[in-house]
Amino acid sequence: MNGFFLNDSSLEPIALKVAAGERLSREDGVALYASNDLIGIGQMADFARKRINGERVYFMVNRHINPTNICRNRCKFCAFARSEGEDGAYEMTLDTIVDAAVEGANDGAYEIHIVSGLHPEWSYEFYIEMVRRVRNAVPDHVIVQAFTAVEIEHMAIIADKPTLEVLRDLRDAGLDALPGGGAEIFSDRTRAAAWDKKTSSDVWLRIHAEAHSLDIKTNCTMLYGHIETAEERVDHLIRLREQQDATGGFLAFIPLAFHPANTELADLPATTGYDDLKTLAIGRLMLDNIPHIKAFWIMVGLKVAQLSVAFGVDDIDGTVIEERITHMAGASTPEALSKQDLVNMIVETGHVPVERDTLYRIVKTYAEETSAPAWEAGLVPGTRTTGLTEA
Ligand code: V47
Repeated sequence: MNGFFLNDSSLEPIALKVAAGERLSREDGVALYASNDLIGIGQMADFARKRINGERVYFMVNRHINPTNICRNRCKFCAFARSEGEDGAYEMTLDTIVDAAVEGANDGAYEIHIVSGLHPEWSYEFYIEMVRRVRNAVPDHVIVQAFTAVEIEHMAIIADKPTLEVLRDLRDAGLDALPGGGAEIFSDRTRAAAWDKKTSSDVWLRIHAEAHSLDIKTNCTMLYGHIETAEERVDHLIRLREQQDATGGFLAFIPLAFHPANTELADLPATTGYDDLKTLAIGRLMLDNIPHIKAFWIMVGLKVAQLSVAFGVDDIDGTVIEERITHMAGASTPEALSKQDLVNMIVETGHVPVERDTLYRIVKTYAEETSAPAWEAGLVPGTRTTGLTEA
């Protein structure tokens, strides 16, 4: 007896491990993907979520800025990238980027999230100056979360410097955290087929390890629903888990649902709500050392994001304001949500909405909670203590 109501009895051994707080194996991950007992998997993920995050569901007020879509890598899954001079190519000036950041901060953002294409002409100094100017233009409490590991590698190439030095320069200019993009699926097979020019898995993981060594916290992602297999998804999760065991700086895992429209993989179907929920739940179950599982509502849609709170998710991201990468690939979600929309979505699920900053420090709690979550008490490896206080 493990306390879960399972329709698929083959999941019993996994349920026993989950109930005991034991780590799941690769075989367990593959068995979870092979099972159609979504509700059973969801119950186990909900149990794991509660153990780590109590009653809280996080959201944030943030502002996304995508400074250019001009990119020297043309990955097959990407509808955002353009070549220089191509129809639809754009690049922002530093002034425009800073204005957007200031506008975000004035609207109450606690995070400026900057992700871009790999512009072949932008200099190393331009990137450093971007961070310095944004940092100086926004109040101290606003976190600058900028550049995927792919962009860090690009900067290292143009500056002819090691990536560790690039991260140090960016940190000195005011970079606080790295977003989790660019990981895709850590498989040589998928990489060769769909993003052959992009940062390799080893380099992506090494850059995150280097960031962690400099106390720059990062997120991690997995792009799913394209040409990968369930086994490749599980291997990806295990590599993230191993990295977290070694360096401990991942704050959140965000599965990114592939959007096929306007990409070279446009003949593939979009992900289903069933797969989205299962992938979020399996993420929670496998990644026992990463404190937060985020459903990026822009990608999974508002309804699945809300439901995911019963399937292991404790974070539904933020107000966002202007998102281009997923919308250019056919996302039908709004481009922004208000703070009240996010609070309402969470309240309806019976959880406690908590507005946070990038580092999961509390900005404001919107309901009474009966106990603090385990990660805040330092019981979950790889986590940090809070700095801000509840308003
Ligand atoms: O790196 C690109 C992915 C990422 C498509 O760290 C696509 O808090 C789906 O990483 N369909 C950018 N995905 C977004 C990202 C992110 C988003 C929200 C929060 C955080 C965080 C990070 O989106 C890219 C790539 O992996 N992507 N094209 C597509 N067609």
